[in-house]
Amino acid sequence: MMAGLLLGLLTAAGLPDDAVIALIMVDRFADGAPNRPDVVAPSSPQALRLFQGGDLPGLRARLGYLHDLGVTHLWLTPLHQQIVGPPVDETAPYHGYWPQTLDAVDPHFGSLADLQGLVDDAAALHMGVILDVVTNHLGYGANDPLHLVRAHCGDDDVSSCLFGLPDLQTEDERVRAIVVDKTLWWARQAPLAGFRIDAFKHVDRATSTALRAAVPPGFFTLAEEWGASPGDAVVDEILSSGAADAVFDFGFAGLARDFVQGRMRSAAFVHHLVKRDADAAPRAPMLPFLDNHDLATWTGSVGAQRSPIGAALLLTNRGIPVVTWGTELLREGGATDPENRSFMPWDRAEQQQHDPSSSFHFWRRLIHLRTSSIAARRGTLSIRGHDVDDSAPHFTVYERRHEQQRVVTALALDRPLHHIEPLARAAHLVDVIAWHGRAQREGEQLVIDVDKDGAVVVVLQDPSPGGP
Ligand SMILES: [Ca+2]
Repeated sequence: MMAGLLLGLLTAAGLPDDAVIALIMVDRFADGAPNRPDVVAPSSPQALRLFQGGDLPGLRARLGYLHDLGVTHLWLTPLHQQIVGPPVDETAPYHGYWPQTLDAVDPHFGSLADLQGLVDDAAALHMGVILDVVTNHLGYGANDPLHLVRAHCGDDDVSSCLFGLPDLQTEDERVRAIVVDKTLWWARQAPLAGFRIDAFKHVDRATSTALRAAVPPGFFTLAEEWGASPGDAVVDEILSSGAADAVFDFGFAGLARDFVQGRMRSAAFVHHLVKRDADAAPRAPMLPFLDNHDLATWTGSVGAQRSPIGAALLLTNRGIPVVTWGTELLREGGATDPENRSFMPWDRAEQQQHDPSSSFHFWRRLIHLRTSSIAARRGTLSIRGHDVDDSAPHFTVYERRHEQQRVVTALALDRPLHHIEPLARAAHLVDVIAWHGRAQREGEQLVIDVDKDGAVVVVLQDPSPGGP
């Protein structure tokens, strides 16, 4: 009861424990209304920095794919009406982060009715829509009839002009009230699940707190506090002050990348994994991810063979996992934007959906495990094995246990792994989810074999105490 009350207080707005969020960059996901004049085909040489035609009708038509994948929430990049005119440095505001008007839908993405229809259709599939909102700045050269922008850029996080963008002077109470009201406009138009607050570090805290205090019941706000990790003082401060309901976990992204790229010894990895688990629980609602639209793509960084290892890590650790569009289809992207914002590779979707050994199916099965298993998402963590020498990382095996259920995750890099777990006589092997590997029962042992650059997740059910 105490734990429930505590969680209830800290996530008063109702961020669900079993959520799995998909980051969707609207312009780069699905084109449902082709032939707009300033849209270029994703295949054209100039396309990386221009609108490629993804929109709300396209996303709406692909909701079935996302529902089948198993995600529970969609985080959409901002839909604010963007600045118009010649692209800045030959870049158009396809990403949505250069607002002209805070409370209007940019026609590139569709209409307000399209957004309302999308939210309705998603709700019918039990999916929530989280909208990215810009409360820190306007786009380059934006008209500012209400004088919301500061006249002089400062030199601290809040008052500086991020990337030279006109900075909203939200520490001024008049400006704050207008920005909060225009942001809430989105929540008034459609029953959204929450907001993702862009550039959180650069917005004065009182504005984020005022926004969160004014959102509808059940609505949550997610803080993009760049670089934050569980255990950081700033995370505690954000959560305890009521400035947001959860914080993106940049530390997890770095940890996963260092291990899977082979740059961190297994012993160090295990140490950090255990520490993170303690720091993330039970107090700090964190949002772990492998990559996002501001970082190098996961698959581009670790390679297609190792990419699904990230799914095993992301979906069997604490926090609300966030998967970037197309990672499940091994979208390569690139090291920086705009290369990392490549279009969803739909040409691979059908083939992978029909191939039980595909990356798509590995992700899909793990996401469904995640949403159905308390053990997978927040069972007690114990390390079952890892390299002990100082050579390149080779393997890590860990288990999460909740009541009678055990979820064992075995990861192998560079060389194959042969791992044996003792099993109770009456234990039941519930499921084996494998990317290049296998597991089977042999008497009172569970034998896990992981191929080089593979991952195997095994679900076990121990007998009930006093049971047969
Ligand atoms: Ca600012």
